[in-house]
Amino acid sequence: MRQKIVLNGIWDFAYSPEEKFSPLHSCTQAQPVPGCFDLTEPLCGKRGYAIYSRKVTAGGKNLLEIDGAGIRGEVYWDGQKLGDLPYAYMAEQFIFDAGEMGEHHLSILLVNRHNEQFYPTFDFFGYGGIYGDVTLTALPEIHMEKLRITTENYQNGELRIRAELSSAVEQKAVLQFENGYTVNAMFQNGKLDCRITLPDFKLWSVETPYLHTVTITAGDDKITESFGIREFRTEGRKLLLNGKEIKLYGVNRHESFPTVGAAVSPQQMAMDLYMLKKAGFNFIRGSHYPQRKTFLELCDKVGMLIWEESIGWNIKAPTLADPAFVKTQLEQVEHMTWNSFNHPCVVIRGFLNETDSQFPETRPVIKALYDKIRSIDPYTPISFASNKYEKDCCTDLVDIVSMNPYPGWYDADAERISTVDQVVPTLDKLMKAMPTDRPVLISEIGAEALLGFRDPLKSYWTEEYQAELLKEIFRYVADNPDYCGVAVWQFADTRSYVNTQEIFGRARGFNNKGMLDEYRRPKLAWNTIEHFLKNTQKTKGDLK
Ligand code: ADA
Repeated sequence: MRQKIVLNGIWDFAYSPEEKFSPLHSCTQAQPVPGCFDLTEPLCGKRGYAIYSRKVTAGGKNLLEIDGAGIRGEVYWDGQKLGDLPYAYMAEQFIFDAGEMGEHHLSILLVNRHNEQFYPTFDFFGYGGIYGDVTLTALPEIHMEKLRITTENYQNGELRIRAELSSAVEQKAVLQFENGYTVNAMFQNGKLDCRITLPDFKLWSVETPYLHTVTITAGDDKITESFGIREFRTEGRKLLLNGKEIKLYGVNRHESFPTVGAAVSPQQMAMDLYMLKKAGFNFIRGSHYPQRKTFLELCDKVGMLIWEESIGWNIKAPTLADPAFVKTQLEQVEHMTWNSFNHPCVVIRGFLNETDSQFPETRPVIKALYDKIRSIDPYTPISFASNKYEKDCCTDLVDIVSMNPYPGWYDADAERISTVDQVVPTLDKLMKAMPTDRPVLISEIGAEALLGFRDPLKSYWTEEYQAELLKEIFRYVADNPDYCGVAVWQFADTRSYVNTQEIFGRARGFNNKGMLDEYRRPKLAWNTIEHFLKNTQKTKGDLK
C-alpha cells in the first residue's frame, strides 16, 4: 500500500511586495499550511509574492498533492520546477523523481495579485495562501492513475471500473471490495476497463450515503478508493436520484471563513455541513470554483448533493474570443472532472458563472466545455449559471438550465420598500422563456441583510426583508413543478470588495446575502427557511 505523508504544519515563509523569490530563498518568517498569509499581520490585505518552504525526507518516485492554493503559483523541489498552480482553488498533482532517499527542499512560490484567471472585480476576495492539505506519496516504478468508477446500473449494482498504468504494459489486477467480493482483471497495454456486478451492494443517497470501497492491487501498486453506487439524471423537467424525483433545496457556499480566508479547516467544513443537514437542505453549489477534496469526502459521507464548477466569474465575450483563455477553461474543467470523478456527492458539473451566453459566438465555447467534461464523465449532468434569462441563447447546450434571477433585490425601486411581490411574476415569466425538455434550476437568488439590522419598515437590508423574500421564493419553488430546485445566494456572508456592484456596492466589503453572517451566526432567514424545510412537505401547500 502506498505511504502518504501529510506535510501540513509550520513552514518557513517570506513575503515581498515586488519580487518573486528564488525557490531556494532562505526564509526568515513562518506561516501555517494550510493558511492564508494575507490574513496575518503585518501582511493583512497585502498583495505581492510569497514563498512557503520546508525540508522533506523522501526519495524515488513520488506524488505531491496540493489541495488548492491561490491566487497562482509554482512548485519546486530542490530548486527544480515541478510545475505550476495556475488556477486558484484547483487541486494539483505532481509526479516526480525525488532523488536519493534523504532530506530535500520543497518550496511553493505564490502570487496573490489578481490576473486573467481571477479578476479584482470578482465578488469574492482573492486570498493568497495554501488553502488545502499538502501530501507526498511514494510511488512504485509502475503506478496506477485515472481511476474511474461509474455506476452503470443502480438497480443491480453494475459498475464500470477504468484505470491506467504509468506505462503501457500487461499487468494482472485484483479488485477487492469491502464486502469481500473479489475480481481478477487485467491491464492491457496499460489500460484497465472492466464491468462487474457487485453483490450485496447498497445505494448512496442523501438520506443513506452508503460508501463502498475497492482496493486494487496491480504489480507493486495498491490503491483503495471509496465510491457510491447511485444514479443522478434528468428526465424531462425532473431530476431523478436512483429513479426517484428529487427537488434541490440548497445554498451557494463559498469556501471561506473570515479568520482563515479560503483555508477553511475540516472542522469548519463539518460545522457548515451539519448545520445544512440539520436545517433540511440537500444541495450545495460550490460557488465559484473546484471544491476541496476534504470537503467532497465529507459530503460523500454526510450525504449532500454538490454542484462543482471551474473558476470563471462573469467572463465577457471578448475574453471568450481569446483561444488562449478558452484553453485555460478547458484545462480547468478537465482537471476538475478528474479530481472529483469518484465522489458520489458531485451530481452537477459546471463552468463560467454568468458569462455572455446571450451572444451566439459564446456557443462554441460552452459546447467545447460541455464536450470536454462529457469526454471524461459519461453521465453527470452539466450546467452553467446564467443571468441572461430570456436572452440566453445557450440553454440548449446543457443538461440542466440554471438561472440567477434576483427578484426582490436588484429590482429595488426607490418608490417602494419591497419588491417581494415581484418573485412570482418574475419566476413565472422566466419559466415561460425556458426550454421545456430539461430541468430548470434557480442557481442563485436572495437579498442582502445585515445581521442584527431589524426595522419596523422591514425594507431592503433588514433581516425581516431577507426572511420574507426567501420564504416567498421557497414556497413558490415547492409549489411549482417546473422548477427542479433552488440554491439561495448565499449560505453565509463572504468577504468581497467594497464596490464590485455599481448598484449597491458591498457594505462592509462583504457580500451580505448570507442566511448566516460570516461567523455562521443565523439571521432570521436561516430560521425561517429551516422552518419551511422541516414543516412543509415541499410540495403543494402553504408554509405552516
Ligand atoms: C451573481 C454572482 C454571485 C454574487 C451575486 C450577488 O449572481 O454569481 O457571485 O456576486 O451575483 O450577490 O450579486
